[in-house]
Amino acid sequence: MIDKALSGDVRAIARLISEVESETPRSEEIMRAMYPHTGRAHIIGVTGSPGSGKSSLVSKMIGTLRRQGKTVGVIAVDPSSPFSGGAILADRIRMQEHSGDPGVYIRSMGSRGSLGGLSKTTYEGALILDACGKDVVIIETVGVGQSEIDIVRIADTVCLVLVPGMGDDMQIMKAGIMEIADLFVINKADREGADKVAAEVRLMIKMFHTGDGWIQPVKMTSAATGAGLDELHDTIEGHLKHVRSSEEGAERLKKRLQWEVEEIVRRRIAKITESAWRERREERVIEKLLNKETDPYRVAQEVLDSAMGDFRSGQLL
Ligand SMILES: Nc1nc2c(ncn2[C@@H]2O[C@H](COP(=O)(O)OP(=O)(O)OP(=O)(O)O)[C@@H](O)[C@H]2O)c(=O)[nH]1
Ligand SMILES: [Mg+2]
Repeated sequence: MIDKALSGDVRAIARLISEVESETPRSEEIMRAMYPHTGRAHIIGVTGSPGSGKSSLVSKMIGTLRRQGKTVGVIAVDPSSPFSGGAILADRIRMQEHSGDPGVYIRSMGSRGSLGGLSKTTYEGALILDACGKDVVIIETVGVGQSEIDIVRIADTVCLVLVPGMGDDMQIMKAGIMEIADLFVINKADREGADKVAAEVRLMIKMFHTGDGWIQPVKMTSAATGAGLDELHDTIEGHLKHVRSSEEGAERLKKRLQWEVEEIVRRRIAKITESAWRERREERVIEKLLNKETDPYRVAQEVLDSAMGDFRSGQLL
C-alpha cells in the first residue's frame, strides 16, 4: 500500500492518512516510509476566523495552481470533532468544483488525535501528501487559539485571512497573531471596509516589525470574484523563495524537525504511561486511595516504574 501511495494512488493515500489519523499501530511504520520522500511540496497554511472565506479562497488557489500544472493536496481541519461535522460539509461544497480532478486531493481531518494534539496527525497527513507527489499542500484551519500557533510549525507559508467588518481590532490584536502570519489576506474585498482593515494591518506591521527579514505583505482578495488571486499567488511563491533561501527559513526548518522529535517522544511517553495507569487503576487502586492506604504521589511513581519496563522494551507507539 505504501508503494502504491508513493506512486500517487489516491485510494492508497486515503488509506494511509486514515491509519495515521486514527493512530493505528502501523502509523509509525507508514510515516517512516514516507519520510525520505518528504520535503518537496510547498506547504501552505490558511487560517482565520470562521466564515472569513478560507475554503472559498483555497478553492480559487487550487484553480490557479492547476492552471500552472501543479498537483494539489488539501487538508481541511475540522476543529469541532474528529468525525464528520458541518464544517466539513461546507468545505466540501466550496471546493466541489475540483472534485473530479485527479490532480487534486481534498481531505478533511479531525483536529484532535486520541492524545489531543491538533498538529501531529494533521502534519503527518500533509507529509503523506508531500511524499506522494503533491506539489502544493494546503492546510485550512479555523483560527481558534492553539491551532493558529500550531500551523506555523507545519506550514512553510502561513496566510492569515481577515475580513472587513468583523471587529477588526479584535481580529488583529489577538495575541500572537502578528508573529504567526507570513502574509495577511484581506478577503471579501468586494465588501465595504476592506481598505480600512488593510490600512490598520499595515500600521500594525510597521509598529511590530523588528529588524530585517521578511516583511509581511498585505493582499486584498475576493474569493467571490477572483480579484487579487493572481497577486496573492505571486506573493505566496515569493515567500517560498524567501523561506528556501534565507537564514530565517533554515531556522524554521530546524525548529520544525526539533518539534517533530519532541512530539514523537511526548506521544510515546503518553501512550505508555496511560496504559500503565490503566493497568494500575484496574487493581482497585482508587479504593486504596479513598481509604488513605496510599497516596496519589506514590501511585504515580508506581505507574512510572511499571511504564519504565515498557520503555526499555523499546515498544513502538
Ligand atoms: N462577498 C464575499 N463573500 C465571500 C467571499 N469569500 C467567501 N465568501 C462567502 O463567505 C461565506 C463563508 O465562506 P467559506 O469559504 O466557507 O469560509 P471559511 O472561512 O472556509 O469558513 P469555515 O471553514 O466555516 O470557517 C460563504 O457564504 C462564501 O460564499 C468574498 O470574497 N466575498
Ligand atoms: Mg472552510
